[in-house]
Amino acid sequence: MAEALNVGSEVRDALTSGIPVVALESTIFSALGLPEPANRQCFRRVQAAVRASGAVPALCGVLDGKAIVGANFAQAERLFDGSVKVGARDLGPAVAGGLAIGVTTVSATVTLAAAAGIEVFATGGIGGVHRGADRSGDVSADLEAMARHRVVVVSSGVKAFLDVAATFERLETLGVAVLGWRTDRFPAFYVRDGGPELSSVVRDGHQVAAALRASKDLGHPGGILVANPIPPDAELDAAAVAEAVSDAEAAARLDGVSGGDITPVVLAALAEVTGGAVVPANIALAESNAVVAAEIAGALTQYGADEPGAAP
Ligand code: PSU
Ligand code: MN
Repeated sequence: MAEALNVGSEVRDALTSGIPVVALESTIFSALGLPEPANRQCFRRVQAAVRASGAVPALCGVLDGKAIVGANFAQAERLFDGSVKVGARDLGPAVAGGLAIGVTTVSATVTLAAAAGIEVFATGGIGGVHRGADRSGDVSADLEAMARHRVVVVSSGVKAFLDVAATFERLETLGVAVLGWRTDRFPAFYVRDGGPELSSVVRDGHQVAAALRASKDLGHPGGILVANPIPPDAELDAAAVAEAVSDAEAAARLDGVSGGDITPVVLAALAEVTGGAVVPANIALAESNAVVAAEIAGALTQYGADEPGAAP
């Protein structure tokens, strides 16, 4: 892995000296995730939030055939212009084939975070079970990746146009714990409420850190999804979101898109049909998730460097 993986110096130093680190994916900060220039704006807000909370951001992606964890300024700028989406299964071929610029999804970023020894990752919304997946089989690789790697993923639920209930069921099947951040409802991305009821509620970073450590002590391989609702002042109207999603999906279908291209196309259509209203909401939730992730990463460092059974 050493040759394929390039960990930035600031992140490497932070990891060795016990400073909290938060991994970030690059897909949401590219034009595949948010329209220009909101994508760069979103990154600036997210990374500032991580730093203000005392943690080091580790932006992940693929550049010139290397998997990057902790992109520097120039590397980050290149990633934001990327248009090749890299999931977990694409990492090996992208590195071996010398891919110039690849933006990593949640599945690839969780994989890279685990490889680099980073335990916390902040994003907007994870992928999941698409509506009509019983026919199309379209289930995001994000779910499997979270089952395979013991990483805490902080998100505001799943993307608005997925089958939320089916995604929630799949997370249970896969053994991914779902903890509500000060909520007992699985959040619905642009809307705080509306998802299935959660059996576990956490109030601070220490509770999440304790759960991750206990999970490790018991030999459970899977990760933890921390579900953090969008901030109240940024929340959108549920009915308006539902309507916009069906309009966006109709538009996306007309273009005959399928597979991994669906997500970026629907996201772009969603931004268009709402006159851009989803964009500030998306930025606000990503920023809030960054703050929560930094708090969890901070709590984890107080448990000692990943020692089984170590007390805070
Ligand atoms: N949710 C968003 N914006 C995004 C994504 C999710 O609101 O850009 C991206 C993430 O990178 C996620 C990916 O991992 O979409 C999932 O894509 P797919 O459904 O093709 O697995
Ligand atoms: Mn998909």
